[in-house]
Amino acid sequence: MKNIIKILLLFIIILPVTATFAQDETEIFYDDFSGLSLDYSKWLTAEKNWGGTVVENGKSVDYNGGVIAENVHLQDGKLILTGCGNLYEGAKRGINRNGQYRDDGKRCGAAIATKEYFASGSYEIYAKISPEFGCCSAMWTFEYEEDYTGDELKVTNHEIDIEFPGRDENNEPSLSHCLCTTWVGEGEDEHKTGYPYCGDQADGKFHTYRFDWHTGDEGEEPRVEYYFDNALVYTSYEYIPTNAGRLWLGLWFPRYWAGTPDFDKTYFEIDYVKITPFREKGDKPQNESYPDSGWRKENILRGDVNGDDTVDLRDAIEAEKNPSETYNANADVNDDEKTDRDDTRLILKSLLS
Ligand SMILES: [Ca+2]
Ligand SMILES: [Ca+2]
Ligand SMILES: [Ca+2]
Repeated sequence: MKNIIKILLLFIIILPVTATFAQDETEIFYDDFSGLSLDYSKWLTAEKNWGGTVVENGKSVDYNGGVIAENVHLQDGKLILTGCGNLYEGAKRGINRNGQYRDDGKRCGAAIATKEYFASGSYEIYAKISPEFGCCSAMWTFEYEEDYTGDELKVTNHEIDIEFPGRDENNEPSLSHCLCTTWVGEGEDEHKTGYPYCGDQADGKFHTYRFDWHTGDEGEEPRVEYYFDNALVYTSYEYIPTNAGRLWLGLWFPRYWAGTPDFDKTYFEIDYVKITPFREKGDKPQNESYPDSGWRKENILRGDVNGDDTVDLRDAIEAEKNPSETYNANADVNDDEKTDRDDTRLILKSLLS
């Protein structure tokens, strides 16, 4: 009898602690990218173009091919963002700023963003950046507003960036340096970039990239602390965003500052993403002007070889029976631009797990 009372007492002591813990757990955003396709309840896939224009044959054209959903796939528990460089001759087509598809897939990358908005918090990404120059492996929060009520357009751009390559002491692109930028607007005096040295990040290994975003609270000065492999590399105290934003992960092609992308394909791989909100007093809600534009409408379902909106054994059989060199994003589970036994294997592996 005494033992039962002891056990009951123990429950009474433990229970409130467990309950609190469980509540906190539900606030944490986590994705380890298992399965064949992105979890579209959590993520949006970007289809848009940014990065400026160049003059080609006397005409102003978009420098890069934007970001497209075909360059997003999952494999072996990783999110893989593909970047097609200057030497790419495959079947994919990039996208222009006006939404039209281009004649080729050169300088075309990939980006996804959380559906949900988050403010202060710890943002942790376990990833392997692209080892190439000419493209940018990026992790960033983003919130964008346009206000036309005054005489001039006022742009609010609350953003925190981790971008590779950074710049070394000679102002050259470097994959041992990072660009750590905080933004509150688009003007010259509305953002600040740090260029910390962080060791060779193109060593072919996964690294932990984390920033702790403090919007301000009692005893918490507004700041963003950047930690790579758990070591503090940089702290920003200026232009600290307050508005909740979406977390983006992307591989894209900057016009001048990242080098020249003289390669066929390269990859930015992400093993998991974890966001732990701090819920500080400085947090403000998002008020985005265009929250619904620039996203892929019909999501790609990797492994749906026969196109019936589900992935099952029939898809594996179809891939096995009808290998094809013709590009079909749904059938091309491993994103090598053909359908064959490798895709069959991945579908079967996914069905078995
Ligand atoms: Ca994973
Ligand atoms: Ca199917
Ligand atoms: Ca394939």
